[in-house]
Amino acid sequence: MRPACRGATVRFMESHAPEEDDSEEADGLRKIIHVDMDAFFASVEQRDDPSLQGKPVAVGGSRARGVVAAASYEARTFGVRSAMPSVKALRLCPHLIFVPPRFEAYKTVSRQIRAIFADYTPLIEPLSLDEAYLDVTQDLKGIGSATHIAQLIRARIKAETGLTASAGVSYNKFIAKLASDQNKPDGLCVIRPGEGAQFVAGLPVRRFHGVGPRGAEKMAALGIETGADLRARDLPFLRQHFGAQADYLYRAARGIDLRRVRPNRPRKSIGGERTFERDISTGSALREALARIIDLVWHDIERLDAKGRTVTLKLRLSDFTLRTHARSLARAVAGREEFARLAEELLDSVLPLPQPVRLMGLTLSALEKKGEVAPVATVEGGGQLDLF
Ligand code: TTP
Ligand code: MG
Ligand code: MG
Repeated sequence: MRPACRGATVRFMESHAPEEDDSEEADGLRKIIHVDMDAFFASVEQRDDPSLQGKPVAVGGSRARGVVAAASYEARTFGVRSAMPSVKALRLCPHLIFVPPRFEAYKTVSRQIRAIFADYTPLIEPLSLDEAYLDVTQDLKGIGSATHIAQLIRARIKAETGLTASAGVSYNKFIAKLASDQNKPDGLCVIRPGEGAQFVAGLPVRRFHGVGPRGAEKMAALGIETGADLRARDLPFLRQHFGAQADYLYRAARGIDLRRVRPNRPRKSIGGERTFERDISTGSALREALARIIDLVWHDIERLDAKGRTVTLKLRLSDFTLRTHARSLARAVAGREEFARLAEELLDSVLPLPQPVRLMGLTLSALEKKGEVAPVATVEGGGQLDLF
């Protein structure tokens, strides 16, 4: 990034940042790279099974309540997208090939790319298995240019994993993440200080990190479609409609983001859940389902070598009401047996239920140890995928 742009942008920041949080950057100017793998799960499947290459592939379950986790770029030309019900995806692309997920393979790649990042900076904040923010304001190799580092990282990812990644390079996390999406797949986009506000103005707000599909809908109802529309609203208006998110949005619309890259974000919980093919109501069927979820979650607890004190059972009933029941110990849960017993006791304590159960989830929280990274998806009934 060109230091010549720095002064101008600092003045810009000072005149517009409404209040400064001590825990954030003083001026929000860093050298940030956001790296994100292209069509991640689907690309791994295509790499490992050459018969899938060049074909429309969806990772996920094809059954009634299945959801597409990842769509290959070939599938995307038909309109197939992540989080789309599989039934709809098949309607759009009748010859779509469904592949069940192989999380171990994705985790292996995730470890490989993080090892590459670690050669350039210790300041790595993974957002999911396939993406991370890197602060390279001071890189370990003394390269100096964030753009050059991003190119080196993309080339090494290609050489060492056989997969492509896209990168965004900018002066803060918000813009870097938007930029990594800009020239996908296998793309690089650099937004320099001073260019951020204009870049953001032209983008649809649904692409902003933190504005989910529901947030975008809410904004659309208020006449806010683009960054420019958002920028036209004042802070009191944003506070009225978006509460705690208002300050972040106000700054984002101006290309400002004061958040630091936070390495080793501590994991708060480990959990998993299942949506059943058909709602279930009998105690025995629920206990059986719980046993499978205990297996699933305990597997992750062991993998992450985590210890925690609180077990939470979550049930979504057929009318979509949500019930959560938790039990906390004074010390960490001792092992698999105790974890299973606490979960079973929680279930027994709520039986009989007024309605059949649509979804069941189990979580261990109040963790002692720092884990790796929040998983991007959980396994549903029959190996399908659900979103957090
Ligand atoms: P993304 O990086 O959001 O998507 P992607 O890598 O498939 O495609 P892109 O080229 O646009 O980055 O997510 C990474 C992986 O996370 C994705 O391959 C599958 C998983 N995932 C889900 O399981 N559910 C979801 O809703 C999304 C968005 C992703
Ligand atoms: Mg990706
Ligand atoms: Mg991603």
